[in-house]
Amino acid sequence: EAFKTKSSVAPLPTVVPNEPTYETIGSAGGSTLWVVFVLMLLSTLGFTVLAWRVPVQKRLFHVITTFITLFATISYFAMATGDGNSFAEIVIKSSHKYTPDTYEYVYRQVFWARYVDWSLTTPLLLLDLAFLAGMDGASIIVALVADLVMVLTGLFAAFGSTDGQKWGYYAMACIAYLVIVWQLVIGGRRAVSAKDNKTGRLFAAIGGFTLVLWTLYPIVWGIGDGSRKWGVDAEIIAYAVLDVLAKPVFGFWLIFAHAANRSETVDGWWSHGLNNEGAI
Ligand code: RET
Repeated sequence: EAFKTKSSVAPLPTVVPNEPTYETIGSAGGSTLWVVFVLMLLSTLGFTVLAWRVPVQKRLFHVITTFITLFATISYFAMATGDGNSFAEIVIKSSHKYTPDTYEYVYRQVFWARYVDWSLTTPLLLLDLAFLAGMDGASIIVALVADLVMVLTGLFAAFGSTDGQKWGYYAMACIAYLVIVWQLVIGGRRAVSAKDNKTGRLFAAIGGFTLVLWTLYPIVWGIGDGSRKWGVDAEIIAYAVLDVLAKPVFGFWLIFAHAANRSETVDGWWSHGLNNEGAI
């Protein structure tokens, strides 16, 4: 009798794995991606029409800016149709004194299409600003390479599985971002000071707008993919607002303001020492 009350089976060790958690896109995120796809497509058409209305020699900003929104259109199409994403596996380890360590697994949907987009469009955005200021070749190359380092280490950060990996890559991306800021603020301003006042004022305004917007991306990343305080949809919406400001709004502003300046001054970008035929 006494035998029966006792369990004849040894207790199982309590290392039953936790259920993994999934963080994925919802309907608000899905609709947002479609809305931005349409806005980017319309902007691309708009920039193309604007480009046709000016002679080829004056189309530099139009061409660069059209490509920027074209890449964004493709990237948003990919994301809206469920392509261009994958799940980052995040392993959260808890150490215990007397029982084995436990691991929690989180799978978060990361849209890598963004990083493909950024690796092509952010260098083009920097070229817009560099040509407006008339920056020298070496400064332009440093800014563009730093930009690629920023985007690619940002991609690695997004797929990091431990905090060390994620924030390690994030730190590298932030240093690369500071290099870009340095080139624009110090190099860009130095270069534009050789040009007319109107171009100087436009560069200060549109460059300042760019710096504020670009600085918000690592903040959104930190609240979203980084610390996962925001879900996937909140992150999609925040990036959507920033992307519309950083690409179409930036582009229309640059093209219209530059055209207005050009009609009043004889000095285009890179025209020091060139005749006005060489000015763009
Ligand atoms: C990441 C995360 C790692 C740290 C830093 C970042 C910066 C990203 C930036 C993106 C800009 C994107 C733009 C898109 C245009 O539509 C990669 C988010 C510093 C500055 C302007």
